[in-house]
Amino acid sequence: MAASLQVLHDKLPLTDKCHHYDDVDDVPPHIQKYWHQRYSIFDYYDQGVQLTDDAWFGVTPEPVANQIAQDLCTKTSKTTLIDLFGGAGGNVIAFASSFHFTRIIAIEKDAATLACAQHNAEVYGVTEYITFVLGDSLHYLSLLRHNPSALDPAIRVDPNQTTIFASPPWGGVAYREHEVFDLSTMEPYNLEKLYKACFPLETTLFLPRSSDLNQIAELLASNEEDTKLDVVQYCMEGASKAMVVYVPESKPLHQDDEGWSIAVEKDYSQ
Ligand code: MGP
Repeated sequence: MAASLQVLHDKLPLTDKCHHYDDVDDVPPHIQKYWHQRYSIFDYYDQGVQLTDDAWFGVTPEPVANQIAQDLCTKTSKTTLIDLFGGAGGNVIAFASSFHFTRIIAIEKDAATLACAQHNAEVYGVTEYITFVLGDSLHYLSLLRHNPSALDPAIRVDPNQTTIFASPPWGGVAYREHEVFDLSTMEPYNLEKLYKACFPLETTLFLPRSSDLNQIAELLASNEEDTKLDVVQYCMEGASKAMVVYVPESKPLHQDDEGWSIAVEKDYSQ
């Protein structure tokens, strides 16, 4: 099982799925809109930033990624950050550039996308601060919870010192068609599944701008009635790009040979 989480000690090779487009005529039509915004997505685009065609849709624009990193650094006292859906590196580069965290782990299950992330981190000069992992982040969280000794020591972390950042796939761009986006329909991981996987760790969720706030509030309230959480719309040129939910840690964690758990009435640690 642990073999499916590969800690990278070297750069993965860029593949024919990784591109740096200089000319709009080379860009597939469905991503040309994003290519035109390339400098707001990556300020250093011309330094050779690489993306897979799928990554263009989900990458966080650099000013937004930097602002989120700044906001999280202000809020958290944790020293380890885990980016569950590293993608092409937009967020993790911003977290590394903040120099706030002593450990940063970026997990991504698509090798070509992860190769882009490593490459882009090199473009931004922050590779050495990030441990890149090829694999499934929910599998990682499950091992961290139930069998941490099965993890490569390079990615074994103290949950008490760890904050999670999750910018998951949203299941396409259908969210744009809904005034309020139903987070139970998010694919492949809906809000509840994600929340349960991360619980009780401090977690930052990067969600569609029109996400249903009631669903978020209900899920949180199902655990701790008095929990307050910050929800922020991150905008560029007056338009929101995403809604970010800062979920506080639930309770002090108890760690033993069996992994870690917390004492709450509703424990998601199955
Ligand atoms: P968008 O809605 O495609 O762009 O994505 P825009 O320009 O706001 O759309 P329009 O309505 O003006 O035409 C907005 C932002 O959402 C992107 O910059 C990404 O940061 C983020 N994003 C989009 N998708 C589809 C995903 C996704 O699947 N996952 C994550 N994590 N972020 C996404």
